[in-house]
Order: sequence, then C-alpha cells, then structure tokens
Amino acid sequence: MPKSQNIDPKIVRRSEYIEFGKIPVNQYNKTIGQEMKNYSVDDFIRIYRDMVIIREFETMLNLIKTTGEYSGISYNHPGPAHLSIGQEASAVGMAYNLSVDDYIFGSHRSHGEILAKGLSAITSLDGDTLYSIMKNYFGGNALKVVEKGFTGNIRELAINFLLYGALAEIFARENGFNKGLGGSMHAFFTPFGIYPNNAIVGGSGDISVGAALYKKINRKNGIIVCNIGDASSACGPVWEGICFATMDQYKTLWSGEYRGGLPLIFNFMNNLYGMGGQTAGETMGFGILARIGAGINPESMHAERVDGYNPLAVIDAFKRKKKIIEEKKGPVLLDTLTYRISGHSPSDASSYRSKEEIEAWQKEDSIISYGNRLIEAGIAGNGQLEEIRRQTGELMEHILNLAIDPRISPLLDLSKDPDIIGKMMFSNVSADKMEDGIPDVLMPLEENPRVRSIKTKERFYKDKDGKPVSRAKLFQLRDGLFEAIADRFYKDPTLAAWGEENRDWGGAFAVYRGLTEALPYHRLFNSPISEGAIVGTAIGYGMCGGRVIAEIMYCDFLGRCGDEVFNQLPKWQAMSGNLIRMPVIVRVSVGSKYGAQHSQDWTSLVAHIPGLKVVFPATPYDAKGLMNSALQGTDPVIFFESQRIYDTGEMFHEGGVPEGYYEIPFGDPDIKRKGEDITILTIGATLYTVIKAADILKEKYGVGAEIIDARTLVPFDYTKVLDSVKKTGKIVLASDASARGSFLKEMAQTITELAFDYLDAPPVVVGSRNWITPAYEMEQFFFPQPEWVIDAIHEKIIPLKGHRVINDFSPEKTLKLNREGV
Ligand SMILES: Cc1ncc(C[n+]2csc(CCOP(=O)(O)OP(=O)(O)O)c2C)c(N)n1
Ligand SMILES: [Mg+2]
Repeated sequence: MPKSQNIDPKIVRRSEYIEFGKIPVNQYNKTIGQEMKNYSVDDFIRIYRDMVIIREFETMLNLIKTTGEYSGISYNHPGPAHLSIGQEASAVGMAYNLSVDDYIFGSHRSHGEILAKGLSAITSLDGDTLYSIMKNYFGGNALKVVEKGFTGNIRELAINFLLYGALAEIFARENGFNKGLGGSMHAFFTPFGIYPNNAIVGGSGDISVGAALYKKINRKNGIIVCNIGDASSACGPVWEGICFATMDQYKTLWSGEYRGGLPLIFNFMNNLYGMGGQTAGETMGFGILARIGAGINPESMHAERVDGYNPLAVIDAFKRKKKIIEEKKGPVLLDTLTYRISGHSPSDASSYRSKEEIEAWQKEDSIISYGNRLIEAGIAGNGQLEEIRRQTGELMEHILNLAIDPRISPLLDLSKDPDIIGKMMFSNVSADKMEDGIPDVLMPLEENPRVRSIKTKERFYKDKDGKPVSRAKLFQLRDGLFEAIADRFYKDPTLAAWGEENRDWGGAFAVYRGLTEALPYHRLFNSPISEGAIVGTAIGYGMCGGRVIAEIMYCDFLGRCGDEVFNQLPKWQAMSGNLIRMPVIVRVSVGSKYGAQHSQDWTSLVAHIPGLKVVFPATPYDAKGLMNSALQGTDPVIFFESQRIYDTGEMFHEGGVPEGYYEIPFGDPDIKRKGEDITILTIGATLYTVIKAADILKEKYGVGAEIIDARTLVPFDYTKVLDSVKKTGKIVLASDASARGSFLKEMAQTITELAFDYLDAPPVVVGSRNWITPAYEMEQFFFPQPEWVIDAIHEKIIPLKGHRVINDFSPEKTLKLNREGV
C-alpha cells in the first residue's frame, strides 16, 4: 500500500458508529406549470414525440414477432427482441440532457435507450455535423437508403437514419449500425455516443467503468451512463464495477486535475423484474434498489430512486446528478423505477405476474399520462398529440419496408466473400500510440532506477568468456517485459495499466518494478481484487480509444474474469462491424509451486475463443519483442508469462536481447535448435524441459531433435513446423497444460491433416496430467519431464535402443486413462 497513507491503529481501533445519510425515494413532485421555466413548448412536445417513437418502434417489433405482421407488412424475424414497452419515459428522461460526448452503455433491453439517445443527439447537433456523421458512417450506405426521395429537413432525415440503422441492425442487415453483426442485443452507434449494449446481464457493469476511466485519464469531455437492469445488481461484473468505480484513490491519491470521482452514473432501469423473478420481494434483499449505494461509500454513491414513469422526474435527476459529476464527486447510482408492460421477450406468457398488476401499470402508462398533463397544462392539444402518433406510425411503416427489402437492405454476402466476418475479427493495425500528445511521466526514462540497474546487466546468459552470468547480473525475462512496457508508456499518452499490486509492490512478479517511480497514479494503479472488473474496465477503456495493460496475477484467476475474457474482449471488434479497436493486453502469469489453484496453464481455454490473440514467450528476447508487438497492435492479446522463467536469461538469440526497440511478429514460431531426426514443438516454459530431453536424445540415442518454440498460439503460421516435419517425419508436442483438450491436440490434428504423407507416426502430445496440480514436491509427477518426452518417442514413434520407460504411454494406458476420465 502507499507509504504516504499510514494506517494508524489509534484511529482505526477507536469506537464509533457508522451513520448512513438519507437516500431520496421519488422525491420529485413538480407540476408542468412549475417546470415551464425549464422547458420550451417544443421541448415538452419533443419529449412526448420521442416516447411515442420508441413505443411505436417496439410495438412494431412486437407485432412482427408475435403475428408476423405490422400494418399489413409481413416479416419473419427469427432473432431476439427484448422490448421495453412501458419503459419509454425512463429512456427519454435519461438521454434528454446528454450530449454526444456522453456515452451510454446498455443491456439486452436497450432499443429504447438507443433511440432516446439518438433522438437527443439529433436535436442537439447542428445540421452539418449530423449530415457528415451519416455520410461518413460505413460509406454512407444507410444514409443513401433513407435519403432516396426524402423531402423533409435534416433532422427528420436523421430520425429516418436512426430508425433505419437500428432496425436494419436488429434484422441483421449489412446497412445496420454494426453491419448486422451486433443485432438486437448488441446494437450501438458511437457517433451519437451510443456504446455497446450487452446480451450478458450486467456485462456493461464494469465495461462502462473503463469508459469513465478513459474519459478521466485522457481528460475527455462527457460522462458515462451505465444502463443496466435491476436484476443485474446481483451480477459479479456490476458489483466489481461499482467497487472499481468508487475506489478512494481517485479522491485521495490521484493528483492535480486527475483527482476526483469518476464521471459515471450507474443507472438501474428498475422494471422490478429479471425475466420472471421479482427483485424486490423475491430474488434480492434490498427492498429499494437505491439502498445498494449505502454500503459502498460514505456518500452512498449519491443514490436516489427516481420515478421513471415520469420523464420530467428523470430529466431532473440526471441534471442534478450530472452536476455532482462535474464537481468530481461521482460516481452516482440511480434507481430509475419503471415497469415493463411487454413480456421479457415476445414469447413470454407472463406466468410470473398477475393481469391486475399489468393493468394497474397500464393505467398509469407514462406516455398517456404525460400527454394528458401536457393537454391539461395547455401545452398541446389532443389533436396535435394524435398527429404525432399518426405520423410516427407512417414513419415506422416506411422504415420497416426499407429494412426488410432484400434489394435495399441485403445481408452481408457471405456466399460472395465467405471470409468477410473472419476479416473483421481483428483490426490488425500497427499504431505507435492511440492518440497524439505528451505522455504524462514523472521522470526521464534514462533516470529511472530500474532502467539504470538494467544498464549494468548482461543481456546474454553467458559472458564473453562463455561463463554463466550470475542471476544478479543477468538481464532476465521480466526485464525484457519491463523494457517493452516502459518504452510504450513514454510513447503512447493513452497507455494505462492496472491490476492487483501493480503499483508500489511492482507487480506480483516484479515486472513493473521501477514503474511506480516513473508514472503518476492515473497511468499505473492498484485495482481492487476484482479480476472481472480488471479486464472489464480495460475493455471499456480500449473501446473508447485508449491502450491498456490489465494484469491477472495468476492464470487460475482467469475463471474470475471468464465473461470478460470469453464474451466481451474478443467480440466487440467484429460486433461493431470492425469499427471499434480493442488495444487491450491482458497479462496472465502461469504459476507453479502453489498447488491446484495457482499452477494451471489455461492457454488452451483462451486459444479456443475466436477473437483473441494468444501469446506465450519463453525467452527474454521473445518476451520483449512480442510485448512490443502486442503494444503496437490494436487487438486484444492474452499475454501469458510463466513464473518458472521470469528470472531466465537469454540463451538463444545471438548477441542477447537488443537494447533498442524491435518487434517479433505474432504467429511466427521460432526454431530454437536445429535437428534432423525429430521435431519437438513446445508452448511456453516447457521449452526448457524439451531442451534437456533433446540433450539426452542426442547423447544417449544419437537422435537430433529440432526444437520449435510456438511463441504464439493465435495466430499461428504452420509453415516452419510443416517444413520441419517434412524433414524429420516425426513430431512431439509438449506444454505444461493438462493434455486433454489442450491446444497441443489442436496443433497435432492440424499437423496430421497438413503433413499426413510425410509422417512416420501420428504426432505425439506430451502434456500435464489430467489432475489437480499437486504440491511442488510432487510436481515432477504432474508436469512433463524430459524423460516423459523420451518415453513418448520410444513408445509411440521410434523404439530407442536400450531405453527403459518411466512413464507409460502405451495404448492400453491411454485407453484406461480415458475410460477413467483422468
Ligand atoms: C449472465 C446472464 N445470465 C442470464 C441471462 C438470461 N437473461 C436475460 S435477461 C434476464 C433478466 C435480466 O433482468 P434485468 O437485469 O432486471 O433486466 P431486464 O430484463 O429486466 O431489463 C436474464 C436472466 C443472461 N442473458 N445473461
Ligand atoms: Mg429488470
């Protein structure tokens, strides 16, 4: 912990009570008359119109889903449509005062929020800006559709564009906001400040915190609104996101203009239900959701329940809360009370609620009651409101006709270009920095104590006389990582890093030692023990335009950020139609010596997930070069490091690790030792085990092994491996991952397919046991040993003269182990 903040036992041990301040519940009670000074007649009417547009849009979708028809137009939409009929006032109120610099994130039920935010942007932007946004979005394809024959003004055109872009997206059309790759639950449109909506309940809970960090760290205008459901308040990412967003350090340790709370509103769209579970009364214990704020920080997150059935109450709340955020006193929690009259989805039979309940809320319908209040206050006549509804109906018919016509709105043509989605999985951009500017640092890099100490180190494992260099004088793998990371901190002003014990401690494995002296808090900070939010916030930071390194202390903790690593990080580039970049590096350290929950190699799990680049260097030269490439790219990289070899020196690269900058391209395996008789392909630190095996093979059996270090799992160019196999006719694959289902098996299968004619025997996999990782004292029975490699070669490829087997690789044993599942 920071030495600047002493923890005084006299203070923390003293006796006292915690006092909770009052949390307002539905305190807004102004009449339209009292609000006259805050709104023009047009403003009042616009609020009504926006709610009607959302209602009609969703009514149309509901009818399409349930009857296959809207106003005589037939269509079959097989995909999802989670509607928010009843919740319009909360969406319009939320978006009313937001600018395009204010970003909203959402959930599976966010059509209304998208439209509300879009309509708000259309009102606030000038005509030229609006037109250029529409014209520049994917070559203006959506604009061309709505512009054809259009005679209205620019704002009306933009409304057509908004509705068409959203609907085409829901119907998976190429003209959709995300080329049809996002769809109903993920649609977004960043030029209007509409950021990803998330089909994983609570998924936005930590991503939006990262977006707020982006705003804060890069001094950008605007706030973030995280729109999530009431039931998501039980989700890990939401809880972790709240903890991450309310850390004391923003107000205590971050300095100068960076000091102060995050610009963020957690806005719970509280419709009182999950799918069918009632949050208040059944599945949660808070009674009133806003109570959550009370436990989080002394200001109770400025929590408040607001009546989301009254758009003016929500607008009023957002205005007040925005002020709190501008005073750097955020983040804020809003419990925006609303009700979903529609089912969870159109197939929902509403078996979990009574007809009377739905009818009671219908009686208080926000659109009808707001309309009546406008009429009573003399702001609008009945006819005028009816005309708005009629025009909206016509508009919806028009948009629906455009969105379902395959000639106007085709799907992505995968038969013409079957690789089209594949091309969108990665951005493959090379960028020194994500933004111009002077990086904020505390000292010149040359003066950094770690840099100075590294200067005195030997960059190759043997000195000029061929003698091994002592560990204290050796340039180690961790130094290679440090050099790449430090260099980028001085190049890219947006680069920030966080994780557990990253600051002061210097990272659990001393990779960051020296960075605390070099960087202010806002570029390197300690996070809560929230692996989900460590990665989730990095995702939000990356998608807004920053580069970031998140650190997961142990590979085994990947399970804690499973959703972020499997569902979020890999998906958003392609789900945006490849508009969004994701320069996020997740450093993951693979352990040993610490038993079952701290020593697992889970490279295979992440390599299985499309959309991630996966790297595992085993030498200082490779670690530095691959980290440089990771930091130069704009794609998500899971960067594995092994705790076995952080202090290893460079043994392979002639001349040792270069002092200057260099990159090692992803996907290019490296031949670490030449050989003629057998190929051994390794992943990670197992390289050193295999080197020992190769020495024995040579000395005892006269077999020359060619050792290839994969370096990267995804992408991977098989050329060198296939060339080697064509020469040797034999291959063993080895890594520390448990063998069953490992990436080695994937590689073995691919090699079999591509080099079958050249192989004398099937590729042989030598991985770890399918057990728990036992204590250090028993590890040699779990992780591959040099002798295992030799046993496997002897039993499965070529008998080695005079060899006595230690480890049984016979077919009988293989069958038995599989039968037993171990
Ligand atoms: C992690 C996860 N669990 C479960 C689901 C299935 N699911 C979709 S919506 C939903 C209810 C969410 O309730 P809430 O957060 O209140 O949002 P609402 O649907 O009411 O808008 C559930 C359980 C999911 N999509 N993601
Ligand atoms: Mg809900």
